[in-house]
Amino acid sequence: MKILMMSANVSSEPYAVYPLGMSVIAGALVRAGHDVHQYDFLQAGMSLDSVAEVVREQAPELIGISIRNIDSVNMLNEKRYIETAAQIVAQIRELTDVKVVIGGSAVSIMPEAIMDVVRADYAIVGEGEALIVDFVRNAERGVFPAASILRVPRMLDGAQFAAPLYDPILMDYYLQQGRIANVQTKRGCTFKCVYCNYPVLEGKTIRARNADLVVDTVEMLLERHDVKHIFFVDSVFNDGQGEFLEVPKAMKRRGLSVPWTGFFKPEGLDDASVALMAETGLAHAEVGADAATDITLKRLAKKYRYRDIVENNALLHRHGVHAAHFFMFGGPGETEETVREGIDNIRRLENTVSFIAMGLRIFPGTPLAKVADQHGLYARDYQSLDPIYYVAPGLDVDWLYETLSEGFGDLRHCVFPPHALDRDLQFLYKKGHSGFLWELIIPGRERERRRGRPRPRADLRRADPPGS
Ligand code: B12
Repeated sequence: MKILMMSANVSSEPYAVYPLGMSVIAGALVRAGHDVHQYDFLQAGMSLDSVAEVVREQAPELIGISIRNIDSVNMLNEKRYIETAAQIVAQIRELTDVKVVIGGSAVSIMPEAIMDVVRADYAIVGEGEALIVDFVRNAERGVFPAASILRVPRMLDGAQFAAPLYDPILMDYYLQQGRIANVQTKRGCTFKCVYCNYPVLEGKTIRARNADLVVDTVEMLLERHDVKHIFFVDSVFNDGQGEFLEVPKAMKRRGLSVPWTGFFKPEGLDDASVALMAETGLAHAEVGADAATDITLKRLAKKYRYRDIVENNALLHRHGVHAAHFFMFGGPGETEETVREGIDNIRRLENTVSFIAMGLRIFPGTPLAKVADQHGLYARDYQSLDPIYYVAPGLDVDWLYETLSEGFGDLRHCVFPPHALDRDLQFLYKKGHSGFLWELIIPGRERERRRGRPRPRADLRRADPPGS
């Protein structure tokens, strides 16, 4: 069947990311013998005319649309993305009546609400590669499901994950912003952090791709595309089962070292594991520390405590791995006292950059949705496209904003609001800098740079606070 796959993502924050989900689906369909063209709305200049053009040119028999983001998940810089997907579908409807199937993380989180707005024929909820192949096989025989929202019946195992079919033209476009390519090594999350929807999205058990196949993908990206950095996009790279070491071990066996990063939790690492990862190129770690006091960490259902965050940071630094920490204020158990303690703690964290957000986006199916309901906080449906942010009862939102602004305003490496650097980063990418540029504001990096390897020089300023 002739299939047009489209990515509807228009976000460039903190930078534009290659549409990996679309390419995984495209890979599965091509391997099943279909003729697939990949189109990306952002790369095509976000023009509805270009949507019309590609639909006319390709004359597809089926259209799949990947919808990644619902919104920006940042109460201080709200951006909504579903309307764009709705416009794309409306444009398609003017030209053809072939079936339109949507999927992607946004769709998996809020299928009903998104279907109401986007008005596709079908939505696939969850990892879509196996289900879409079945869907197309039936569609070829003119058989279509009765229900419009289709849920993946069971999680795939690692061997069933489709390898992405990276499109060279799209890859060229995304590499212009940082020369970063994305690769998934495993799916699933065994943690129970109250606010997080990763277990809802990817299931609660770790399912890993064969490490050698992952490394094949990395090598292919390095050989065929001018990729300089790899982002392993797993929910939490250092899963609790030690599965994460398989990929660096396979890289080491093959003598491969390439700068890479991933999302880390600040526990479960030791000198041996960090040394192995650093040897294979772990150069940056994005650490989801999440809260900055023992009280608030416990209320987020974290197993680690603030001391572990400090020790983990020192461990990464010892091995030359640059770390960025991500914190959220306003979650369950947050009080004026924990806010002040958290600010002091973060200010004292050395050799790192901290990104600080406030308010926790309430996603359906998460424990936080239950907590908010128990407190009778928001008489609202969390399946709504209007984002709802949890701020602990008793904490004044304006006070929190002012206190965080004052608490971090004098420190360049403590970034509040969290998007304050985005414009500068995008500017530097446009100028040809690559990699994870938050490293430029790690205290002491300037000295290191003057002593050692040449690095891009940049004057990273703070962006204006919202409303100013
Ligand atoms: C890694 C990651 C990042 C990295 C990306 C690094 C990189 N270079 O790629 C960084 C840190 C940059 C990032 C940033 C952001 N992210 Co992010 N990120 C993720 C994460 C952990 C993995 C994404 C990924 O690549 N997965 C692997 C691919 C293969 O999976 P997939 O796209 O879901 O595709 C599968 C299915 O969805 C489905 N599918 C996909 N498309 C289609 C299409 C069809 C037709 C079908 C049938 C099926 C289908 O099948 C695929 C294969 O199984 C997810 C959470 C998660 N666990 O999914 C959040 C997530 C995608 N991010 C999210 C958000 C909001 C953001 C930001 C807006 C946040 C911000 N303010 O900075 C930005 C936007 C970035 C951008 N430009 O778009 C949200 C999106 C949903 C929402 N809540 O709106 C998620 C789900 C997290 C969450 N808390 O909800 N992110």
